[in-house]
Amino acid sequence: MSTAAGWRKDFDHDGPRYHFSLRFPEKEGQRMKIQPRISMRGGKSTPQIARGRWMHECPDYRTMFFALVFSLVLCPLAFAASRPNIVVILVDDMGWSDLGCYGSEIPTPNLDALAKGGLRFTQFYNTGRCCPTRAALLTGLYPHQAGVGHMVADKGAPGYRGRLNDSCVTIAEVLKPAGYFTALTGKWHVGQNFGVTPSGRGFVRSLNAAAGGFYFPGGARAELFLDGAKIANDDPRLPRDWYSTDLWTTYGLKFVDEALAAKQPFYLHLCHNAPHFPLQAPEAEIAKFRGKYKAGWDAIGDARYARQLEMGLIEKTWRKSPRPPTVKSWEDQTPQEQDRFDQIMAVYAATVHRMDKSIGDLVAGLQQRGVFDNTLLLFMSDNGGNAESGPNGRSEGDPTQAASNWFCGESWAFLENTPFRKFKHYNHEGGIASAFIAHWPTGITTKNELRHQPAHVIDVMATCLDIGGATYPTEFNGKSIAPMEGRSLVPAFANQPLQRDALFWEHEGNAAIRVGDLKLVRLGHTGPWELYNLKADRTELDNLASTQPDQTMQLAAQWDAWAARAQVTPYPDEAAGQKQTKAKKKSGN
Ligand SMILES: [Ca+2]
Repeated sequence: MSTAAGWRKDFDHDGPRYHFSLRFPEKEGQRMKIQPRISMRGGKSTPQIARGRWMHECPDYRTMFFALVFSLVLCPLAFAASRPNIVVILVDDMGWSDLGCYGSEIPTPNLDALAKGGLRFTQFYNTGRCCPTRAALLTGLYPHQAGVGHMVADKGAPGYRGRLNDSCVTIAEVLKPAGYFTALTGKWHVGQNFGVTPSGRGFVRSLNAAAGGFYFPGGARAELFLDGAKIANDDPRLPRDWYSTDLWTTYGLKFVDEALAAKQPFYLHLCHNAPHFPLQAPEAEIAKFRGKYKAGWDAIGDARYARQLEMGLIEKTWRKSPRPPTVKSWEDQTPQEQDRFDQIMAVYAATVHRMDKSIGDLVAGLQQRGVFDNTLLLFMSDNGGNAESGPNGRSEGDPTQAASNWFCGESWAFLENTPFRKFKHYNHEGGIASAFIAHWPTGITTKNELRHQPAHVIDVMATCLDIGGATYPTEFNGKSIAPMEGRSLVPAFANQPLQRDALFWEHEGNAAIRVGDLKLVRLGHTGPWELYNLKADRTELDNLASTQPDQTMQLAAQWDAWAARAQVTPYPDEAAGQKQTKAKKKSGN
């Protein structure tokens, strides 16, 4: 037996504990096991020797032991005193290829700089839709387990109640008791219509929109809530003539100042409305892009695909998914149609570019406050590019004004999701693949690297617990809490594999399971299962279901078991049917 020493972290009801154990070789009957213990509570540390035992007098080892203990004790003490701040940035309806560092022609210098100073994940997933992704990101559970399998209407079935339920906790609810200052700005969309607010779910401070979908004051959906209470668009506490993308950053930094004044590490959950419809941007931003999209979706998509290959984001064997039959070739558009489409994409690009500028403002603000280096910043999108409004998109009114209604539409969404198939709502890669940037100079020392580990928004909770030294509870407010589904991404930061059996998806009957490189996916409740080997074919063009029927059946059975376990089933209609049957039996009809 050789000498071994190491730290182990576990949790009790009061928070994390650190254990150090040191074992020496058994020699001539000499054996020693020492377990000094570090207890960390709310950022404060108290070292103590929990248990130490000399089996025999052993002076040679004693010097070595104290030297080791003191050096190792200092390590977690330093960690405890400087727990990282965490900023999660979620954008809305942005396609996988829309950032410069993921192949786009849209200039996103600030996010590109974060990628250069940190990591880009190439196989990060959301759930394919706004509300479910937000629920999964906040709770570390699959969305149906948190009650948000669809949107914010109560459809009756347990997985579809339209708001966060009592069987989940939010990241804020677990980081707050661990000593974090918790704040949220931007889109919430997990049940404010039922009274489920950020303030009610662990956020000490919040300026939020119930459901997003606006950029300028006076928009139809421009409702703002400060710490849960509705405030007017022209409330004196807000900047004049705000643009929502900037507002979330301005208030985010204001909350950061409050955290610093309170001498607490902070968790900031910042959810942009951008680039969700109705697309709106200041005139000067749109002007930067007008005329730049006249090359059309085919040529620009090819250029994105070539850059993705060059960056190593995709493999040569992954053919670019073909233009959907509903989308015309660019050459088949009249010059007038091309001009209108150019303007639509200019507005979309402007919203993305301005969102990037706002992230630059946030980074500069954190740097000015001296907290940027020890802040873990995670960036992601809630679903893929959005084909709603069909191939023609929508261009109603003046996109520099609140009363307008512009959608990028399917034709440009096809470009946004390059090189993948399908869109928001779907569980094919175009619906669920997201850019993911992790930046943390103090904690992630490798720069400008890619990570190919499959990861998911459910992993953010586990990651925050891991680096924030917080505990995931089994009970909260007297209610039993579902076990966390995600995995900490900290091993992946160090390019180690993430241990898990499978990832699962369901939304509106669209469904998928990924095990290793195999993915089973279907369109709608009745769609036949399609099987793909993502290592060879991540663009899902070679369906293996008919040639590998056993594998298909096995994965389908695994998905069925998950669906029953994770409240995907019963579906709302089934639940309503069961209720009616019970009622009929009760009334004897
Ligand atoms: Ca969305």
